Amino acid sequence: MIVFITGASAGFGAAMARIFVKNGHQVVLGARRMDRLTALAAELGDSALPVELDVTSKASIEEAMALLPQSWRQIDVLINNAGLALGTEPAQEAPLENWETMIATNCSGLVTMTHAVLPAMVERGTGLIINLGSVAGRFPYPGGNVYGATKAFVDQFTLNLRADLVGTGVRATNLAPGMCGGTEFSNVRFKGDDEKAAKVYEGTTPLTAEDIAATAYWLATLPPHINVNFIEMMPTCQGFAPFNIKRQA
Ligand code: NDP
Ligand code: 8X3
Repeated sequence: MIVFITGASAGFGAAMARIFVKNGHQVVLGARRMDRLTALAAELGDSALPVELDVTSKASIEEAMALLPQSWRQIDVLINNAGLALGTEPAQEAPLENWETMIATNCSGLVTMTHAVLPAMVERGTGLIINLGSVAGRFPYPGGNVYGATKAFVDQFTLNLRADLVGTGVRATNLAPGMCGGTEFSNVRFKGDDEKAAKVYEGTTPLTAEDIAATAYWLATLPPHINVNFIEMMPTCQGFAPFNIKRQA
């Protein structure tokens, strides 16, 4: 299989690249930080192709696709993994730029990548798109405002893809994890405040990037007649909060 992974320079994406290559597949590594991708490609050998990619830029996506060597063009699996959360301020205090960046990356980027890859999959009658959603797309939490909304978009977009793709042989899955440690997610969310980022996982056994990568690999190796629409994962230590009711004094 040829697997195109966006956001392969860190976290889930890098772990996914490792498991697919370990099992004999080829991976296109897409992200903005080429130094990271080059280092990962050096580790993985000829089965990995680093490609500079900013999913918020249509031109960057077009260029990345155009530069793919002929033998790397038949993409069997697209993993729309590039994404981020920025901040946990309440909506009324959140910087608009944070919201714009999350929408540009998690929604527009994912949609533009899909638009670039999907027609060829349909033409060949085979393919799989794995979109990285989140528990935040289903469960609201304070400060999750636009991040959660972008992941709800991922959920509904994936289901609507399924509606259009029935009968084409192309599959689509929303892989929606809960709290996962050992990635840069919280360091990015808190803009480099690593101490604050580490506190998120204190006293927990969170999911790991390898757990998510193993799930993506399982999805990609299921028999072609099975489509998992939605798969949600949480660490055992994570659960649900009760409704928050503000009572009068
Ligand atoms: P990381 O921050 O570790 O990795 C994010 C990756 O996305 C990096 O490789 C980064 O690469 C890439 N990326 C960010 N912006 C862009 C862009 N504009 N263009 C291309 N690549 C980009 O996060 P995780 O691995 O933890 O998260 C991966 C996905 O999983 C995200 O969509 C996230 O929302 C989702 N998720 C994460 C959870 C968690 O708890 N960690 C739980 C549920 C979902 P670079 O900066 O080099 O471009
Ligand atoms: C990441 C999970 O709970 O931090 O998507 O929003 S959470």
